[in-house]
Parts: sequence; structure tokens; C-alpha cells
Amino acid sequence: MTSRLDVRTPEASRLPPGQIVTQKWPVLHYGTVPRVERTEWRLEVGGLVDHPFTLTWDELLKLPRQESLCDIHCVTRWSRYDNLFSGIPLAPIIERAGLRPEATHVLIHAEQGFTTNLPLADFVMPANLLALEHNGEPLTPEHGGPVRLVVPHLYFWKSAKWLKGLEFLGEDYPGFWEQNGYHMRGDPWGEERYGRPDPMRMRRGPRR
Ligand SMILES: Nc1nc2c(c(=O)[nH]1)N[C@H]1C(S)=C(S)[C@@H](COP(=O)(O)O)O[C@H]1N2
Ligand SMILES: [Mo]
Repeated sequence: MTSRLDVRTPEASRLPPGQIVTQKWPVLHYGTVPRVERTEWRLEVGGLVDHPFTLTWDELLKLPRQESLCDIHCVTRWSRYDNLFSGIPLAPIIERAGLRPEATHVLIHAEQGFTTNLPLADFVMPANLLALEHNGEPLTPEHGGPVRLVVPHLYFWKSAKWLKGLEFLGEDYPGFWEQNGYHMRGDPWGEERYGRPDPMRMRRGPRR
């Protein structure tokens, strides 16, 4: 049985400040759409963990499933209500990796060098998923298939499409959009759209 988590905001206060509701599902990303074969798909889990591992597609399918019913909010001001994502919750992945006590953040890696950063507290939210389906259909390549991250409580740029790696870090490190001016955390309710990444930290690179 698949459990379902409804994390939609109650109607009266449903739309975050500065957002507009869209019925369509816009496609938005930097670069081209990579084609990732399910048989070729891998997830590398490493960094500050006791047990780094690589997950294959077959192994992924054996993990427990969960559905998250959520609203999504893009920093370019569109919001889309009532998205039913289905996939794998993060808890079993985190458990298997065995995080070291120094781990405070995670850098998400995707195809074509895309990255995005999350504090651990945002990464472990129970509605987050390694998503495989949207509204009952497999994720299309345009929307990040075969596997994308979904972090519904933050702006949608944190929900990396074409997911391929999770790297646990002992400090925050700006990902792709964060290096290009977006906020390090990206809470839509606080309108955390833009930030000021530390240029010294970007030059040094993440500490591993
Ligand atoms: N790999 C990758 N993931 C990405 C992006 C990207 O450029 N590359 N853009 C992000 C942004 S800004 C948004 S709004 C969402 C858009 O997802 P969608 O095209 O499924 O609506 O993907 C996010 N994930
Ligand atoms: Mo976005």
C-alpha cells in the first residue's frame, strides 16, 4: 500500500506572496532535456556518510512508495495547485547512507552539471520524494523523468530534475541557480527569491 501525504496549504492562504496560479504545467530549466534510460539510471549517495552507495533503477523500485499531494511554486511567479507526485520518500535513503554527525547540508546533483543545495532540515521533510510519477503518469523527460527530486515547501528550483546524486556536506554550498543570484534556502512564504552567495565560498568549492 502506498501512503499519501497531503501538504497543500489551506484555501484561505493558499497562494504565496507575489505568485500567480497557472492551470498548465510550465516546463522550465537551463539547457536541453537529457534523455536518461531507466536501465542506465543511477543515484550516487556520498559525502559525509558512513556507507556511500549507488542505487540502480531496479533497487529503487523495491523501496517503499509514497504519494505527496502538494502545490508547487516557481520563483518566476507561477504556482500550480493539486500535484500528486508518487515516488520514494527520503528516509530509507538517508538511513542506508548513515549520515555522519558533521553533515548539515546536501548538494543535489543532476544531469548536465545542475546542482542545488538544501539544509538537512529541509531535505528530510516527510513530503519530499524521489518522484517517478505525476498525477498517475510516469514523469516525462521534460519534467525531469525518470527521477526528479520534489521538495514541495520550497521554490521549485530546489526540485532538481534528472536526479543523479546526493552529496552530504558539512556546510552550505550554493548550487546552480543559487550561484546565479537565487536565495540559498528559497522559502516561497518568506519570498526568499534572491540572495547573495559568498564569492569566497564559491571559489573554494564545497568541503568534502
Ligand atoms: N536539472 C535541473 N532541474 C531543475 C532546473 C534545471 O534547470 N535543471 N530548474 C528548476 C526550476 S527553476 C524549476 S521552476 C523546475 C521546473 O520544473 P518543471 O519544468 O517540471 O515545471 O525545475 C527545477 N529543476
Ligand atoms: Mo523555477
